[in-house]
Amino acid sequence: MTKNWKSPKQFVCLFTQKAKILFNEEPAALTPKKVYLVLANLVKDLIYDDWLATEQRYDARQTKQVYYFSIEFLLGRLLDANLMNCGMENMAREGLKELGFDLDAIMPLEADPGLGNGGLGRLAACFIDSLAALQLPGHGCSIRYQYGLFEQHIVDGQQVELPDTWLQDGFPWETKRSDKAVHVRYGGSAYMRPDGKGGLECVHEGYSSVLAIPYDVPVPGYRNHTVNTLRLWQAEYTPDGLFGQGQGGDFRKVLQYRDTTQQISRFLYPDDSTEEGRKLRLMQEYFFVSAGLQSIVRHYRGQHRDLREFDRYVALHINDTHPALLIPELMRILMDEEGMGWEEAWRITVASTSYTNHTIMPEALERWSIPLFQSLLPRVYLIVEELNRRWLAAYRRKFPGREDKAEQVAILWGGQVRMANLAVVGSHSVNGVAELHTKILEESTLHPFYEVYPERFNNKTNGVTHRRWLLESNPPLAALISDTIGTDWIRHPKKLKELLPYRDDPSFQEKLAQVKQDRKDALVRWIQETRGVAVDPHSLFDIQIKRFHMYKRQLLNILHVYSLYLRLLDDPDAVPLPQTFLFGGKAAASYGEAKVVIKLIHTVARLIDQEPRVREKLKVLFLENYNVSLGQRLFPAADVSEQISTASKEASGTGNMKFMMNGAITLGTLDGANVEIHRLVGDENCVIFGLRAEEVQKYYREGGYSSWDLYRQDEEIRRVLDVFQKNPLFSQLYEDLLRRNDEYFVLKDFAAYREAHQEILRRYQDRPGWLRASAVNIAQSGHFSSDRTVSQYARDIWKVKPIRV
Ligand code: 9GP
Repeated sequence: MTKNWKSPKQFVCLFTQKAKILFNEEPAALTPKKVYLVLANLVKDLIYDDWLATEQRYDARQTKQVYYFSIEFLLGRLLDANLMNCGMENMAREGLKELGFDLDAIMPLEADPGLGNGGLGRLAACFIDSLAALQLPGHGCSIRYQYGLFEQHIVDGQQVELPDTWLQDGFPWETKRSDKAVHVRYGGSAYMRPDGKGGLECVHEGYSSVLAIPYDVPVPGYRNHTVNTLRLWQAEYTPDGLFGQGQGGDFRKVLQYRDTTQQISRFLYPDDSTEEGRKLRLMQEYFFVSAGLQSIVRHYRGQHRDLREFDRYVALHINDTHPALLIPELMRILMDEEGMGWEEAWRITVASTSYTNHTIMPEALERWSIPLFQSLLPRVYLIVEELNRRWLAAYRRKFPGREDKAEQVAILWGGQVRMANLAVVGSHSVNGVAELHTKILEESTLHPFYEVYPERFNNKTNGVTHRRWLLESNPPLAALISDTIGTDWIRHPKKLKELLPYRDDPSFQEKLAQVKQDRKDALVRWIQETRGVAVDPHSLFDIQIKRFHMYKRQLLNILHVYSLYLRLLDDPDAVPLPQTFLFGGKAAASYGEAKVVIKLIHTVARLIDQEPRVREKLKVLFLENYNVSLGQRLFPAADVSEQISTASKEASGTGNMKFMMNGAITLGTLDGANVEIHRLVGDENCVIFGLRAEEVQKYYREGGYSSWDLYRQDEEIRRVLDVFQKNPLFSQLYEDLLRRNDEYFVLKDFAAYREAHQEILRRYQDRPGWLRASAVNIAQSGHFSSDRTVSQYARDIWKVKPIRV
């Protein structure tokens, strides 16, 4: 196997061999899809030697390693990223050209693995990229879903969900490791009995077991020979799963068992509105946690290390509450399989585990019904029960007579297992993902825990990998930056600050303007080709792309656009320049209101398109099936970044950072990481509006405000809300805003938002001022590279150090 492609000629030779091996065809006969597969396999070959060497190096150095457990890894396409990391993109481009192929036409043929929903999963993907780039020994652990998050289609303005068949043509980056399979147990019964040595031991019997098979995906660092691993587990049916437990013979039971097993790694986020769906989710969570931990402990044991020193060599990270079962599962392994006592196992578990909270939205702080939990995971339940008993006893000793508080911190309460409480009690570190979010966790959401363990709480503001979101997504901007300040920023993104002295330089500004126009033109061409819609490339591009959620307030955005429409009907000069409002994002399949907002966006878009007096100035476009690769087209083309969540609700946001990195100006509330963006760039380089977090929280405490009063006072709001009268589909939104008193302060912030838009238009017309602001945003965005974030996790939480390979 060759280490590197030395020349395009050698590339052609290797490509030809590979095409023979894989398809028994000459390159000229390959379909474009096959060209992609041959190329991806060649790149994987390039990575393989380093992958093995990295693993050997970590073992030889007995280095501490991090395992990042996350139910989502929203990877995006890998060919471009892997070519870039290996430094082989130009060679591949030239080699393919000699063979008559165009790399840029091949890359979009790769399926975009949608193994995630939004920010949480994409953050995990950015983190493993940064871990490898920083030569930190850290790996991902998750599920190999057969279907990713659904594919969004829009039919008659409404979202329709279709299965995402990303594995249809195979996933060339993975390697199946059947030799590393483990068994995960479900059901049966568990009880304690005397062990004959004066203690107790656990018996778990009558369970069924599922075979967990790992598929490893290499994660190469940026031109540094480090290759870490993302391990994705797949559930497989095995006949001994039941027969081994003496339950064979009952054919119906066997069939049922087979079906359930195969469901485990079938879908990301099964619908949890039914008991069946909830059971499946809990099975998934235990599945990857148990499989991952078993393989980590096995590897650890294989290194002949003493398990009492586990936390010296292993750091386990829980990304949101989904992997929180890691805590009782590690206890189970240490006690039942390794014979440790409770105290020692507990010390090791807490010392190895850390937890990140990603939201304060109550629906995401998971709770499981005890009967479901107990029947599915009887042994793990016994551990959680004992843990809860010990924890509450200690808590009551500290706060005697404060049952109100004990209720808040209990792991088991009201017939439920509370996963966030489990995660906090069992971790030595609990972090939020932006300063404001961490403050809210400490002062409110997790305050009773903060009182007991203030030293556990810390902030780690999110970041995004500038390699994917700038270098790969926006090559002309990356080239301009390198021409201006050299290439050091690629390895040290903080050095983007060196652009600051150029912010008023007319020649730099001119080039920056050209880059933005180039990216806007490219997006416009792509929209025309793929959607058949014409967009004015010289209009202002105002973009809101993220999951649909009422707190993210896409509703505020579209109601404001509708108000512009009404104004333009009255006065064609009411808006000084043409604007294009782009939306993208998926609503959870069962989230009715969010889906109605998508319908509303389409309705307003149609109204505008049908109105000659308006359509010269306004365009609304919803780009269906927003995913990582679509994001890579949109962030570089944006003039304005819409970050308008109700203050206090968005934990951090990461799209805000990607826009900033690509020179867009933030129009936002002081929420999540917007607060830190605002602090870095200042008022003159972003536009902030609306209620502050404290004001929102005060309203919540005091029962809100009267949206009816606002409706009566503000004529524009009244006219805008009339849109709901035109279509009974929208009655739910009307109810939310007026009868249910506007939980997310859409109407309350409307006037401030309107003014913020006017301010944006004023600034946009001052070209040098706008370009200066754009330059400042790019220059300050180095702070939001995930390299910074991951270095902080490594230093403060995981205590891992870089290892040169
Ligand atoms: O909603 C948060 C988002 O604000 C944050 O940027 C992201 C990564 O930390 O996590 C999101 N949370 C979830 O996706 C679910 O908790």
